[in-house]
Amino acid sequence: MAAASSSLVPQNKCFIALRHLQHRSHAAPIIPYDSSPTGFSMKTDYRPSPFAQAAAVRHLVGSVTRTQGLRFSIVVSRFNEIVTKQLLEGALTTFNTYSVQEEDIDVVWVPGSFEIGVVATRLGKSGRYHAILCIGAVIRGDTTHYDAVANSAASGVLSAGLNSGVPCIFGVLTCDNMEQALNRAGGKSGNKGAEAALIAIEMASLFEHNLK
Ligand code: INI
Repeated sequence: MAAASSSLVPQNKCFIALRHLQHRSHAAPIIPYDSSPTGFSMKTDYRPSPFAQAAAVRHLVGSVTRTQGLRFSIVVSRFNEIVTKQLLEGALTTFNTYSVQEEDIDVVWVPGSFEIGVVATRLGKSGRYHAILCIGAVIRGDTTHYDAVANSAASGVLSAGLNSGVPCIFGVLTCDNMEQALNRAGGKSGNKGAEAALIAIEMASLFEHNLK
């Protein structure tokens, strides 16, 4: 069985590369899809190479359309609430667009991004959710507090996923200033909360439908 990997690249394009082919002389086949909240479209012109078609391997990828019964919690920080409320709104819109039921979503508020990790760990270990979406906004100030909070938030969310075994998605903005943050929270750079929600759906589906 080959592992599939995904990475976020500019212009909201995600690519799922078939890692087992990457060592070969020709380029690994890449499945592009649009991770923007407005649409998820597998490119219709994608054709696996003859090798990939013939190989007796299974490719396991989460589906964003099989959302029935999937349960999510969203941990959201009140710090920089003007930003995090927008990220939350984007996330809820994505869940709605992909037919996640409102009663399958719990929103848990915490004081700041520093507190997200411990709460995500508790929620993950509760066994009630298929994925936890973590939302916050850390904005650089004059002190080194920014680095401490930003790094703690990232490692807290990572640890929560690893320790609970439930996908914990990092939807915490780390920005130089408020303008940059607002641009990424529904402004001209899109809504990172909406994008993170789509990743939460894909990961929840991957675990529930492919990795049990
Ligand atoms: N929390 C944030 O979510 N964003 C920030 O920008 C921020 N800054 O800059 O201080 C912040 N601080 C609070 C922190 O998350 C904790 O709530 C606090 O340190 C208590 O543990």
